[in-house]
Amino acid sequence: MKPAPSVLALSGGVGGAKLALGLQRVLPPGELAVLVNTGDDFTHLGLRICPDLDTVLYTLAGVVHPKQGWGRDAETFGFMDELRRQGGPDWFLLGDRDLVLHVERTRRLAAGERLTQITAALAQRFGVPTLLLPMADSEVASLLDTDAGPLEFQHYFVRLRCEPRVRSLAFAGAAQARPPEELATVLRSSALRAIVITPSNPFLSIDPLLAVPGLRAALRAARVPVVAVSPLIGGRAVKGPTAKIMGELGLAADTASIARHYAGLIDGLVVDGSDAAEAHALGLPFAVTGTLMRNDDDRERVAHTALQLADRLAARVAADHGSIAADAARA
Ligand code: FO1
Repeated sequence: MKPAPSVLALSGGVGGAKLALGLQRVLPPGELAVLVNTGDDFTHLGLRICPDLDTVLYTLAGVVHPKQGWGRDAETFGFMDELRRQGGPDWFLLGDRDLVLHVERTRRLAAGERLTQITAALAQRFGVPTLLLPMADSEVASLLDTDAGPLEFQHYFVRLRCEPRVRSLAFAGAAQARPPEELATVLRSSALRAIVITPSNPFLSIDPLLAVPGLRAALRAARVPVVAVSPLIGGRAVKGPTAKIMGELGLAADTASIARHYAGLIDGLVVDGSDAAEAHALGLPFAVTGTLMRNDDDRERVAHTALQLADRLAARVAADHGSIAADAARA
């Protein structure tokens, strides 16, 4: 029998996938589940493309492009070259091997399969021992209101290289979305020990997940510690527009803003050594380690730190839930 996951990670693309790999490496096979953002998904050239799911899948399978952090290693671009020759839209790079996933996913969706089932089948083909779950089976689209007008996520992120100023974000379809039933099974399991929010962009990658009705409450109801790894290192994002967007939304790009953003959801925060002094003032349990993940040793170290912080908080979280339940019973 497959073991039940003991850890649930919440992830977007590149940064989140690195910690997911660290967690997969330090946990026994089958003990990790990753709930992945699908707000970045879009239909392009008639194909359903799920960049964050694919980034996590390729990373956990050990076939991700090592420099980019997304797409396949040892990739060829015959399709792209020909598309360009034919005058097709070439701003979104689709490698030949990567293309197969989009074609296959689109075919199976059209045949009526759920995205959760398709993702599990692909993960199995790649030999990935981790349970990969999309945040919902129905479509959700992250939309950005910017000074260049309203933009779908990939148009903002790839076509316009995150250059427009962001005024606000919305997640179309989120109100109608439901987390997959497979997630409820993970959250209800007595094997669950921790929920880890990876250092993905809180606004672009984690907020779409939390916008799915019932998800935030379901995470808390699991009665296990929820710990986040800060995406900032000394006020800067490792990759991507986290700090830029925080500035545009009127927030200071610092650890306090991250803690405030996740207030009510997290029990503890992992911060980089350069942010340790600031973390003391948060009034939130925290752990310190180097959070830049350049290699597998780094990924494992950050994974261990997050799990140790969660274990340290387990008794307190269980007691808090007990007293909330007692208060509710008395009321
Ligand atoms: N990112 C880019 O910067 N340029 C691309 O052309 C591009 C293509 C692409 C194709 C498939 C895929 O799974 C990911 C791809 N990405 C590309 C990455 C993607 O836009 C981002 O990683 C995420 O959506 C942000 O988390």
